[in-house]
Amino acid sequence: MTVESTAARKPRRSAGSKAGTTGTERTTRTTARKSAEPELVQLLTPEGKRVKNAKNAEYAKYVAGVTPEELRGLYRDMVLTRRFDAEATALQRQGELGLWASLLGQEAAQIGSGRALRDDDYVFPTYREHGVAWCRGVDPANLLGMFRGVNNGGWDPNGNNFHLYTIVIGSQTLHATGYAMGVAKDGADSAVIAYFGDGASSQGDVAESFTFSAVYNAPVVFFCQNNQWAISEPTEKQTRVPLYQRAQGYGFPGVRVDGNDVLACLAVTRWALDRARDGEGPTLVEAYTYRMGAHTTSDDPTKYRADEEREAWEAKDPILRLRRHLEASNHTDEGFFAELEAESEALGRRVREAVRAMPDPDRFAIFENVYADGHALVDEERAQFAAYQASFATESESGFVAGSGGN
Ligand SMILES: Cc1ncc(C[n+]2csc(CCOP(=O)(O)OP(=O)(O)O)c2C)c(N)n1
Ligand SMILES: [Mg+2]
Repeated sequence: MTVESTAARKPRRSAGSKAGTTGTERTTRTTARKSAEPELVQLLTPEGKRVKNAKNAEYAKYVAGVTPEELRGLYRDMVLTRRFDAEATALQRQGELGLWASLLGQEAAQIGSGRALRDDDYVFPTYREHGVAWCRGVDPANLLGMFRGVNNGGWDPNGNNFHLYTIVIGSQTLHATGYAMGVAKDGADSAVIAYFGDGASSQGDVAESFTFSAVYNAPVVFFCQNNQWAISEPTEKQTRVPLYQRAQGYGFPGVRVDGNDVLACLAVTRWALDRARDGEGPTLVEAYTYRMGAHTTSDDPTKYRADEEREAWEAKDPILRLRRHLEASNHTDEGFFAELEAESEALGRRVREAVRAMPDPDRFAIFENVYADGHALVDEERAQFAAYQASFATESESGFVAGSGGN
């Protein structure tokens, strides 16, 4: 394009802006939109009060029978998950893990949805679903092994019906859809749930899985944790409409739930799973939440978002709101919290010791299981790596000790 033709073009208006708006006005409008309270299903306010209204009634009935013991269980799950997550962040900072993707702030979305599942349901997670992994009974130490780089996944997916973590954004929604189509063909009444993020919603894979699951009426729940950010991209750069509304265009229901309200997440996910089991096909659940920490330990969010935003979300903390509810309902005493504190510390210690004791894998193991029958390119890469390793052996003769392969 020439300079002349660029100059001749009429200036483009950005989406949603009016002719004549200045850049400053646009920024203000965007901020206003972000801070407006969205319409969502909420059963517990940030102050821990039960919300009872006609709008929520359809979902509230799914937790009508929840007992004090179950509420304490949800609280325990969230506290232990947060403790384990903090330990993992610390271990990365100590050089014991290569990377960690914290779930801080998303405990309610994950524990609420995770506890809605039956054992025979199947989960397809991203890389941040440590709370769901906890609900499925995956040993937290195994999760850390993957982030330490000493295993190629860490667990047998069929052992807990919890698929391996998936880093390729959005691809697991297709895996989940295919799996759900298989479940339907088998005539089973189990359901499938696919976790993904607000950023992933822009991926073609997610659009394709919506199309396929709808036309094949697959028993799958799409559980989108809208944590407001895809690394440094805010959600408003991913979509013009609230994400849950996208489902309508594919012909299935979408609902936005308060992702910091564990009770609402439990209720809405139970509802969506029931639809899947009853042959009503897919549902999109958008859990409206917030990533309190960095994207991963390699990220510095102070570079792209304001402290005030995080502070506003701190007031909606998922653990604090359930604690307030438990205390106000006299469902707990000091002993409960003290015991949980001790259990949290024991969990932190256990995973710390387990990680430090993990043996380094055989250096050549990474070349195994790439192809069932081997491949010339893999053979070539293995030979190159062997030569590289041998170069260290020579140096060790002059006093240099080859790296152990650990972090
Ligand atoms: C196909 C693909 N593209 C890009 C990336 C790099 N990437 C890793 S995480 C991420 C952002 C994902 O954001 P979101 O879906 O909102 O999930 P969140 O990390 O917030 O949980 C991107 C772009 C990737 N892993 N895979
Ligand atoms: Mg996100």
